Amino acid sequence: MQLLRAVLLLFVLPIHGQDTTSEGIEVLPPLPKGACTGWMAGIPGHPGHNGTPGRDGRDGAPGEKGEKGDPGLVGPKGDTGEIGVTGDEGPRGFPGNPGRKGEPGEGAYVYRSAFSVGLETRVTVPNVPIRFTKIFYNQQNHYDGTTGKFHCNISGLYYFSYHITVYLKDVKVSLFRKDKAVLFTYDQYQEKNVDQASGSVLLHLEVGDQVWLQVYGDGSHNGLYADNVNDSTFTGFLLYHDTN
Ligand SMILES: *[C@@H]1O[C@H](CO)[C@@H](O)[C@H](O)[C@H]1NC(C)=O
Ligand SMILES: *[C@@H]1O[C@H](CO)[C@@H](O)[C@H](O)[C@H]1NC(C)=O
Ligand SMILES: [Ca+2]
Repeated sequence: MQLLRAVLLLFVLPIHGQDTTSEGIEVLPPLPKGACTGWMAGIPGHPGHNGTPGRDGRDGAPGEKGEKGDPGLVGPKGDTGEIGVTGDEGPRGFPGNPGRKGEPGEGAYVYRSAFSVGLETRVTVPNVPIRFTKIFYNQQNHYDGTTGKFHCNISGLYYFSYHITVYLKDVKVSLFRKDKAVLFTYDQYQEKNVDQASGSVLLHLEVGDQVWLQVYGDGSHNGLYADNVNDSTFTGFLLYHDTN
């Protein structure tokens, strides 16, 4: 109620035009109090003109710090970096699956060549191939029992050996290849003894080469001997065939 009364008073005061000192409002000289007594009040004057606006007030104190803004947009993709250093070798992997079975090779029989033969009787004829007619092995028939010669049918490296029983006479025996003696063995016979003479050799042969044993010299050293219980043998076989 007091606030309302104060507002009403504010309106009433300018209407009477008394005690107003604001700029722009005409100040009327105060009437003598005693002169108004008993007189009718006059018509209220018009309200004065509005005053000019006042100056701007001072700036207010800075406000509180605002809230943090939203994150900005994602920037463009950067450049590709340099290649890094090669890392350490990893651990050994598990063994792989077994490979497929290989194709069948060439028939091995093609490269088989072997013989082993022996004497059946004493040798009496010198300077001709010694005929070994006791056949232990001659599957491929590369040894010819009618001539006493081995015929090379597969080129390659061959092994030859002979073990001769010597009886009654010395032995001088040679291994021939292509009409030429390449190995010589000499054994002197001891009276009332049975001796042995032997030899072995590796020879490279071409297809068509022939190999045999033969008594060399004047023919008096032909003490090669054999009976049921004393053998003289001649053996040969292909060790490696030529691959080209
Ligand atoms: C030698 O080999 C050929 C084929 O290469 C064959 O025809 C011939 O019978 C062989 N000779 C012997 C004695 O095996
Ligand atoms: C052959 O050897 C046997 C012993 O095994 C011997 O009894 C025989 O007399 C030998 N032959 C010759 C001609 O010496
Ligand atoms: Ca001897």
